[in-house]
Amino acid sequence: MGFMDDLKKAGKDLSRALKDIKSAPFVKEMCKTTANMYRLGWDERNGGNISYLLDEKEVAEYLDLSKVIRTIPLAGVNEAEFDVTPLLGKIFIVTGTGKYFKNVEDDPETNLGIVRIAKNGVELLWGYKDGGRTTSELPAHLMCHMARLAADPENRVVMHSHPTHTLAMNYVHELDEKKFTHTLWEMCTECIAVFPDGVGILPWMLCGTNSIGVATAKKMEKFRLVIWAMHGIYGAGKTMDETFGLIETVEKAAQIYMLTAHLPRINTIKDEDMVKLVELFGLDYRKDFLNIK
Ligand code: 2HA
Ligand code: ZN
Repeated sequence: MGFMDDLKKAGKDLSRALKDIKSAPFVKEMCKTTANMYRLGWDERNGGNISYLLDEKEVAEYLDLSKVIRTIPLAGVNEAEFDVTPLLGKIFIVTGTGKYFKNVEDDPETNLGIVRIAKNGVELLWGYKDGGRTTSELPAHLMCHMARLAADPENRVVMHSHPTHTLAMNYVHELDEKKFTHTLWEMCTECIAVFPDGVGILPWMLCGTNSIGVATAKKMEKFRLVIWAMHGIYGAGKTMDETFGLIETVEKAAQIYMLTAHLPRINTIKDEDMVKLVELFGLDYRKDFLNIK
């Protein structure tokens, strides 16, 4: 190769210089969100997990996508039942198994991983520095991503958490989707506008398994929020803010319920009033979750 070729090659390499991954907006969002959730008391110890579908072009500004650190098998799934084909090649940033939300902000490279979905597991492109792996709930997350992407091609975030009042409400309120959603809608005026599609509910099931993933994804065909009875909640949305906001709004409503459930109810938001609100915003909502003929 001549001198000019060398120069051209050097220029090309230089133009491909990678940016610092810790400054990437998606890493910062994961740090901020996990820290928020921890401080709200929703994600004690290793509770909770987040997966966030990334734009390949954006990730390529920070990582060499041809460099795979190692391949991580998908734990707890029956491959015959779990077809990951629609997500092959997609890149996600995911919280690590056994990792604490409390610690993500101080050490994202140990507590988070960026992975690409492959046939035999996930390819680690960055993170899990201590040899760690993706959250044990990754199969449930991936199944939810597939279900939500089918409903809304712009869906990118799946979030699982153990919000305190939502959980408390599970013990004292009937776990019926219509009744539970209706009670939440009654607790703050804007609830019906934030989650007009309502809240899906699964009975207590063993977490980390294929079957809870399949059941959650099935609910996610219709709902962006799914309660795992006496465990926590799943939320899905286009952005981190939207998804966090959904869970935050349910949790606020559940808090008001828990503050008032043992007291005589004197006032309430009427179903007719809820209809006025959704009509004002022009929203589609679960009419069958209201008691209006
Ligand atoms: O990752 O919350 O459901 C810890 C959990 C499991
Ligand atoms: Zn959990």
